[in-house]
Amino acid sequence: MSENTPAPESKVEAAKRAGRHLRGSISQTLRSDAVHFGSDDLQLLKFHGTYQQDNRDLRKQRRAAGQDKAYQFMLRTVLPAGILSAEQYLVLDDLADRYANGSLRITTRQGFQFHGLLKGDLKSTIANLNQRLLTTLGACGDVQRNVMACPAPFEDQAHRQVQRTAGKISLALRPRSRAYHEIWLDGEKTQISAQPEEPFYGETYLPRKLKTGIALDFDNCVDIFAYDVGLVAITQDGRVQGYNLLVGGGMGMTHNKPQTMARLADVAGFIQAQDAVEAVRTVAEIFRDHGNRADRKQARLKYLLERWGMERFRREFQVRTSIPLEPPEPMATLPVDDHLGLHPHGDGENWFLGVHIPTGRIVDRPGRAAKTALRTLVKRYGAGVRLTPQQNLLLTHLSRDAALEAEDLLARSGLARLEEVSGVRRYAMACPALPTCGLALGESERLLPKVVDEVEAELRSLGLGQEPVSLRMTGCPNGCARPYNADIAFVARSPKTYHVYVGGRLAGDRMADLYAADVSPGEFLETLRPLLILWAQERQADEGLGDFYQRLRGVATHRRKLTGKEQPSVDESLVEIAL
Ligand code: SRM
Ligand code: SF4
Repeated sequence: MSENTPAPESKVEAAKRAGRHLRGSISQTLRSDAVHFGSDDLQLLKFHGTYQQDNRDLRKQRRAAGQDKAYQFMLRTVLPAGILSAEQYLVLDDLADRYANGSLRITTRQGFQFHGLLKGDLKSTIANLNQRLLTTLGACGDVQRNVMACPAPFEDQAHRQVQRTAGKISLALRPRSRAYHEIWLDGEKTQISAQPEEPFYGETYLPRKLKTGIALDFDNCVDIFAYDVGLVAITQDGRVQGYNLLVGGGMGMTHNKPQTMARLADVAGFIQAQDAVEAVRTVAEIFRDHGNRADRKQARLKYLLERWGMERFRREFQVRTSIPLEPPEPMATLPVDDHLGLHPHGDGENWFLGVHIPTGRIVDRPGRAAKTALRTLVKRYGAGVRLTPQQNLLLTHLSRDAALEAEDLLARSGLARLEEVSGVRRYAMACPALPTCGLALGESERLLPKVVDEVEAELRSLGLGQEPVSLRMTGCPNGCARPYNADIAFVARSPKTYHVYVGGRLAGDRMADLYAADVSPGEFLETLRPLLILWAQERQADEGLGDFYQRLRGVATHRRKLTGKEQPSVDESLVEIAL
């Protein structure tokens, strides 16, 4: 192929093009006896919010018995800013028991996921959700994904505005195809219209997913640097003055493919508050028209940014819109509030309770009926429910007494009171990985509790039990629990080995370094122990783990520069400092 010949489009592009705006043969397969879908439909199904999976724990056994895989489905909701009503929560809770595996999974992007649905139950589940005005359309696929924003129900202009803006962006970039209604919501067939079905997305939608979040300059609970598009609300006296627009973040990478990478978003400029939706739409448009459609591993917006550089991106932005992109407002390190514990809304009446949900999994376990307790409370008090970007849940619109009672019942059901949750447990996150995720190389959600127990015990013995430490784990390098900007992260390389990263921080504005390669879970603590001990001994004031590590590294590098030696490995740095 000559240099000027465009590379052929990827198979997924072809599937989208042939899919007639997300229809494919989904309806036919739904009506048939088949227990799973064919390959092109699998791509289209994602846009409807569902993934075909199989129970990977059963693969070997079924293969040995000559059986097909145990096919099942994951279904994800769109919940801008993670906000839902009591009625909506109760329907999700009910559907989890009725059709899924009895659990509800809070995602790292403030959505809910069901796991273990059977093909024959997909339609009823989606229809039930839609009856409560919940949608799954656009939860996955090459479109704008769930738009994140601080979910805290504080009664001030800034919080209300970022939450409203998340809703508006979500609506503006929602797929318009009538296929969703035709396939899942019988009786809602819309008349043939002369309007194009997807005036914005066209036949092939975006080259890849697009993720947007909105932070506040006083609270980056959404982890804003990790996304394709970020808006940081610049506030004064609790009011939004406008937004710094960030572009080009993303966590996904592939082991041994150096041309793939995790990347933090860069600040493009400042926009006026009323231009937020138009700005995100413009970025989406640039991505739609210039993203790589030949190689999906190079398709995310961050790779376009790498190719173009920010100056060209800004020029293109200004060609497409009259919104002024002004120089960015200065931003100090953004604080992070996870909103756990008891807080007043600020309206003189209501309170909310932030509840720590380990790995975001709401489920009843023997002697710890957390799911039942949450349902009981939502029913009893009509509490609103909000999901945080750390996979936790806020029960809102409670009286103070009700909130205290709720805390009590939840503690008895295995959801610990905040004061009993250590600093490392509080901020720990894991992706689902095995047995549901088809891309998992190793365990994550099922391994995290043991690892947290170990690290927590070590930190307690060092007198650091309450220090906030972001510890994240993923079952592959795709980065679904945002590992690469955490204080500590474990990323699976194989069923038995993980890369260990250190040196990010809760603020999410710094990448972690690869600290140790191919470590088995049994050696995680041993690998980290020297650093943790040194942190306890040498930290300055309330210096966080990631900050301490970076200072250590900086000092060692500086010393090496003075002596003319190569940059040391992390282990050597530790030894040098310790000496
Ligand atoms: Fe993710 C793919 C789960 C947030 C990067 N992600 C998947 C799939 C659908 C696996 C698949 O493609 O077959 C996982 C389903 C597992 C399961 O059994 O449920 C999956 N991702 C999740 C969730 C549920 C993890 C969680 O612990 O909550 C999160 C759902 C969020 C939501 O409500 O929309 C989730 N995924 C993320 C994030 C974090 C974020 O966005 O805040 C990332 C990193 C940020 C980013 O996108 O760069 C992320 N997921 C990926 C990637 C890598 C994309 C890339 O650019 O290379 C994949 C693989 C892919 O798309 O090809 C992926
Ligand atoms: Fe699956 Fe990998 Fe995402 Fe974990 S990080 S859910 S293993 S794709």
